[in-house]
Amino acid sequence: MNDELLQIRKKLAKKLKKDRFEHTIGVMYTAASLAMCYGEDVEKALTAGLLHDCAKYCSSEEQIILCQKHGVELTGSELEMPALIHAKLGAYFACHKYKIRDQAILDAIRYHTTGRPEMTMLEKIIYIADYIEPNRKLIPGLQEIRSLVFQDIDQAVYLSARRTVRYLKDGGRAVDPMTVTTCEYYEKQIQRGDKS
Ligand code: DGI
Ligand code: FE
Ligand code: FE
Repeated sequence: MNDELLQIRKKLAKKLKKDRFEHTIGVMYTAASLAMCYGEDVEKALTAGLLHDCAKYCSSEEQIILCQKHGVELTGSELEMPALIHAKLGAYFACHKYKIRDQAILDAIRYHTTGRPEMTMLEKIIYIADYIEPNRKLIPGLQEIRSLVFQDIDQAVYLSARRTVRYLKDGGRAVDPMTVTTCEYYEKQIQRGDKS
């Protein structure tokens, strides 16, 4: 790992709770493995993985205040579901506190929670690495996604998005429109793949 990443890692070790930091390191190395598999830039994957949850040390209230302070615009849905905000604020922190200026990395952080249609390979890698990293609790279907992702990342993105939507609905929680759009987009993508 280069010096810049080591410095960021040290800062995050102090800021994040132990479990969150362990998760972060899991995402970082899982993202690196996926980058190797799919010919993506390994260093970008490490950087985005390391920083994806960097805003999580703040409470929801603090996150909202910081977004207002720094002009990070929030949608009505994000204000209703503050668990989503750390992705946008994380991209802002990555840029302004950790001096990451590569837009591709910032977008991978920005979209790691909801995904979005037409994700770049780096965005898909971070989205999925967050879901499958080794410290994640073994929920039904996770093993399948963990092995599938090294064969077909779009299908793995679809299955993860579908599980997220189901899990939220089963828990009676609101689902962000972007989460739904991501799920629908990747469902169509894999249907298209099946026909060709
Ligand atoms: O930050 P992590 O815990 O590693 O994982 P994450 O960024 O994927 O998700 C953070 C939380 O946000 C998690 O509890 C699930 C929740 N979440 C994801 N998509 C949605 C959502 N919550 C709501 N209400 N709606 C969503 O669409
Ligand atoms: Fe997150
Ligand atoms: Fe995460």
